[in-house]
Amino acid sequence: MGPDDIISSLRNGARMGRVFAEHVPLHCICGVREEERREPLSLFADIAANYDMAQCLAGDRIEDALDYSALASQTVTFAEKTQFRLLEKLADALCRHLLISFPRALSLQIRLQKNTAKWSGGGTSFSCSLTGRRSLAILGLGSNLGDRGCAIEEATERLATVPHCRPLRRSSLHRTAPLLRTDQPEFFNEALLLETLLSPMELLAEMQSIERAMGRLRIERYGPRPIDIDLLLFEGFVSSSAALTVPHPGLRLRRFWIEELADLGLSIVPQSDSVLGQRCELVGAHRDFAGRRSN
Ligand code: A4P
Ligand code: MG
Repeated sequence: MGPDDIISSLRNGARMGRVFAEHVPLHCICGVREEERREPLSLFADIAANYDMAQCLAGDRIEDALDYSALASQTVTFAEKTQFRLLEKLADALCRHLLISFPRALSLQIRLQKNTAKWSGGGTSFSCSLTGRRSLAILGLGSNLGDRGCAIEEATERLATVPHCRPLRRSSLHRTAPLLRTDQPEFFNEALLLETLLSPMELLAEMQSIERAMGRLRIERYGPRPIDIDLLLFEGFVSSSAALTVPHPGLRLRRFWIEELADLGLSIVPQSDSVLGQRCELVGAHRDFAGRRSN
């Protein structure tokens, strides 16, 4: 089972389908030429939205579906308030806006077409296409300095306020013996499942900024810390760079992560015997976020 199979197993039972809103007429300022910036331009948008149709197929109600006419009208009202130079920027802003407004949409593909006949004289049109998606990510939180339980709570609360991040589910809290550097206090560890519109690098930057805000000093690698936030898995993403290695190299090696992922409904196979023999004590019950995933 590959890393993406692990995380996509959370979407088990989904009946993925796609709805389209095509040839949606837009009027907005968009362009770099002087004449394009004087008055609104005529554009057309084609939007394809992927979503899980299981719920609407079980019944036959618009409330359970992704409403394509609402998709079109939101696109029109959002676009007319914008003033971008690049078509790409307009497509990106639209994509983020629609993913926020339509929580059912797992990914969106937007194509914008600009009609320049007015000043080019010919029938040339220009277009740009862009895809945006909502991804699942699993974060590993750890603390072994100060009030460890409070630190895990605070980090979770701060993550919930990061724009374009929505925590969905928390694992139990585990007390774990220190690994890698054993001459340090016992850890509290917890895993968090979240949904995000951010890229993996953008998410890592947010995680590190929370660590800094909570007093994390990087004095020695693997040393004691008030808070540590690791990116364990990110949907559709694999990387082995030093700046970001995903899946986290310790994922299949640390027993507490395997257990925390099991709390989140994910099963992974340990890679070696090194997970055995670690002390791993459960100090909390499985906790879900209230108000999660309304779609
Ligand atoms: N980096 C690369 N990949 C990632 C990733 N997937 N998530 C880079 C987060 N960061 C990643 O991280 C060092 C560098 O790794 C960063 O610049 C980042 O760009 P760091 O947080 O500054 O240092 P660290 O935490 O000391 O190192 P690392 O490699 O994250 O170690 P771990 O895995 O966090 O180990 N024992 C118990 N029981 N529980 C623990 O949670 N944690 C550690 C630290 C040691 N022993 C432990 C625990
Ligand atoms: Mg770390």
